[in-house]
Amino acid sequence: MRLKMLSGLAAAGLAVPAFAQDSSEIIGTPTDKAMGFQPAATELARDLQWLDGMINVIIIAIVLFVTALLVVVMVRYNRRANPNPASFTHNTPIEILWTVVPILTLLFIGAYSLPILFKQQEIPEGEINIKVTGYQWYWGYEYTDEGFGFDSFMIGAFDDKRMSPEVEAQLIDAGYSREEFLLATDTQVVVPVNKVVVMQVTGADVIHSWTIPAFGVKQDAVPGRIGQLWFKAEKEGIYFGQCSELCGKDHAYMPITVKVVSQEEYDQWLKDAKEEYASAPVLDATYQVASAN
Ligand SMILES: [Cu+2]
Repeated sequence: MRLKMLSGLAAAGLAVPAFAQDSSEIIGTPTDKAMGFQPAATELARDLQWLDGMINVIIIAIVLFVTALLVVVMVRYNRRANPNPASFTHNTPIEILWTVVPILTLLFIGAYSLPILFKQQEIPEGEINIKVTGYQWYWGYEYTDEGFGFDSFMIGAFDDKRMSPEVEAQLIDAGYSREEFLLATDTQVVVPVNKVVVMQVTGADVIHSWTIPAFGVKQDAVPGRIGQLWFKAEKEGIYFGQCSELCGKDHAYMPITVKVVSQEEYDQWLKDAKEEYASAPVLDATYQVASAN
């Protein structure tokens, strides 16, 4: 662990320009005062956002209906308006109705939500396979088909985690601006556009959680277990995520950066990365969990 930490330190100081994010558009990022989702960059995210909108309509309709019923009861059946209340206790048609209507509503929601859930959870054959390990407090990535890996630290992680002229300079060096502080990382997960990427997610110490909101994916990183997620990003650009399971004091400082590039750019990056990370002490036997297993 100490070794990896050091290699990360070195990467933070030295390797940033080599893998700088040049002119990629930043797409998957929080926006000031925005209320909705980040733009969907995968089919999964589009499905999720559509489902959210559809269920929202149902929820709002139910809230309005129940509120209206309450108001009617309060106005028409209060003690002054209705001094002698009725005393019957059963109404069979209405009991059938308020049993059947919720069942139909839930079946309707299930008919749409379950296929979307299965699409997320049935992991296809990956064209790119990456294993990601959550550490306190950074992420390690292994390109399991390619035999190399690297760690990914927040830019500024070694500078008090506070914005300073040095941190701003590092951000700018890496092709970001101070807006991306707390999101930008020194190394990025680089993947080609329109390819099925399967990520195996695990944790080394405590539970973390890996997510890219714009991809519609999130998976707990549990020590001793391998979780999986998949995505096929449809647009080139930079996408940010953050550790999403409270994992200790620096939980807020282990962001995730995914860079989606063209196949040619990816091939070039792969070539460079293999040289750059050839000596990285990542793939020791105890950790190697091949995608084929
Ligand atoms: Cu965390």
